[in-house]
Amino acid sequence: MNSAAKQNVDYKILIRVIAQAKPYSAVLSLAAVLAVVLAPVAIFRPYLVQVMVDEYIFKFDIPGLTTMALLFIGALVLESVLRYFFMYSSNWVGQAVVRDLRVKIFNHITSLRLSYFDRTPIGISTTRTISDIENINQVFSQGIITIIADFLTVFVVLGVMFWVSWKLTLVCLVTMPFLIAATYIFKESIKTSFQQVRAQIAKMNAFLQERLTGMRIVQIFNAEEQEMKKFKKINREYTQANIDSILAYSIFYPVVEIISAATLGLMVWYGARASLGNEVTLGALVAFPLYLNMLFRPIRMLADKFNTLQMGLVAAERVFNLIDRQDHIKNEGEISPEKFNGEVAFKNVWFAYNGLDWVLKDISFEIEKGETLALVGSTGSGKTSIISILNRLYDIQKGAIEIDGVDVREYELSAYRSRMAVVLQDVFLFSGTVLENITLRNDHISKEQVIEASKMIGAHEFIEKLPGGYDYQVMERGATLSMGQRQLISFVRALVFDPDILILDEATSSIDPESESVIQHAIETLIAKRTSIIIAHRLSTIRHADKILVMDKGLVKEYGTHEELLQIEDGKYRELYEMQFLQVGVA
Ligand code: TTP
Ligand code: MG
Repeated sequence: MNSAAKQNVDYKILIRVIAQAKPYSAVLSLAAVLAVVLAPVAIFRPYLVQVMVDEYIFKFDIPGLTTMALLFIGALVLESVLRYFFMYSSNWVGQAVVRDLRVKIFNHITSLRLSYFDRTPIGISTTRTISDIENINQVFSQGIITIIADFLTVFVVLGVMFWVSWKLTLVCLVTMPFLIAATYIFKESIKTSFQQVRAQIAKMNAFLQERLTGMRIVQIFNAEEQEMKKFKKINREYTQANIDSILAYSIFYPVVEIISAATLGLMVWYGARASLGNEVTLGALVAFPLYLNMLFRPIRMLADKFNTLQMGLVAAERVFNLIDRQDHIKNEGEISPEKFNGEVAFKNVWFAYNGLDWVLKDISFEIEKGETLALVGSTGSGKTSIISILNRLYDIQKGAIEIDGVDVREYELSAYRSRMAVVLQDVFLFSGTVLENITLRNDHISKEQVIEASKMIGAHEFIEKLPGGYDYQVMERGATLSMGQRQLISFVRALVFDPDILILDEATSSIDPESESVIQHAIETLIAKRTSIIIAHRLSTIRHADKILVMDKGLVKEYGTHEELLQIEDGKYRELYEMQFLQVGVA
């Protein structure tokens, strides 16, 4: 059956979760040993009570009774100490495993290929690294070991009870089927409501995260009220899910109370008669309710613990699924050049993001060392895609991309990328200083180099004027800097890395003429003496390029020099040129 199959899978995951604790096997074994020791130690106290009643109280042995009382206290202290170490060690293992897993996941996520992030909401990746992993902790702290400890307790208690009086024990067990049935029903019903709760939390997280990121849009378009309505709806559903789970608890606990009271009643009724008939000692009669309590408590908690375990395993399954994803860009190349000469060639390249819809179709072009290629084309024609595959953010499906006559797949990935700099359309700055944003914490780049590069780009002046200069704290994503300033910082970033091949996705947004000349100068500095590919929007950039590639719907429409392309009758480039030229002429 379905649930049986599910159990099977869970079992495998359980083993894998436990395997994560391998480096901490000593502590884990300690916890397991403590669990085993705790069961008999716990049962020792009720047993002492029984002995006290039978052997001392009714025989008026007062000194003996004092010894027994001290023994009782000793047992209590021993149990408390053992319990302390047990809880501490099992929780400690859980936390240690979780800490290791977090690092593993972070490492894994940062090396996943970009197509994974195209398909997966950011919220999912954060949930995996933070809250799902936290649930795995529970597998250790509340799951397996405690469940084993509880089972052991139940068996030991039952054993002692049978040993003391099997008849009385059997009487007590009459109600057991009811308890087991109630526990089972409870377990199933809180399982569904817990899943509901978790699903609703995820929904609320995702909603909040998106709204916070897009707060500007929410406020600009006066959408607060609509968003509020949506939030209220999610909030209501979340509350309902919580209430459902509380309902299950509020039914289950009284039911268990009734069953245990009934058991106690049965036991007293039968036990008193048996005691009168001298079948059971009075001590046993006094101790039995204590045994019963020790029997009921773990059984009552088992349902809860099984669910916690189950939830931890579900979380573990998700985390393992992510860890198992082999969605990396293949890094099988072995060539690690010190430097690229700078010849780039695309040979009949075909590419699709999803493997189905061709975004680039049969693209071919060549750039010589030191040359500049301008990519031109309408929006969505595939310009950004060309540079993404050149930077190996995605793998191509057909054809070949070669640098210095060698297929890019034969280069070692990080060596390959380190010789290439990409300046993207929308500049992303991290929170940190301007300096850190330029060097990306690469220790090999000195502040002097950064300042020199800034001067060459023409960014030094404005950075100097920021409070703190190069140590100015950039707020999240550089919100406190203007678009042009961010652009300049990204240019400096590219220049200090001194790449052999420079790729630039020119910002589409138009800027004032003064900044325009600053940016123009910066771009010229950047592309001087190195192979460059520029996705160009401004005529001034395009005209300076050695070659121009006009893209249209994923195809190479025209390819050649400025002069050559202008010769083409009804050519797209010519049309584009005349349009822009007219605009410039009018302005
Ligand atoms: P792009 O290569 O991004 O087009 P572009 O850079 O020429 O456009 P713009 O001038 O606006 O910057 O996209 C080409 C096609 O690929 C487009 O139809 C959208 C699709 N695409 C994806 O499917 N997934 C992606 O991650 C990207 C970036 C694009
Ligand atoms: Mg683009």
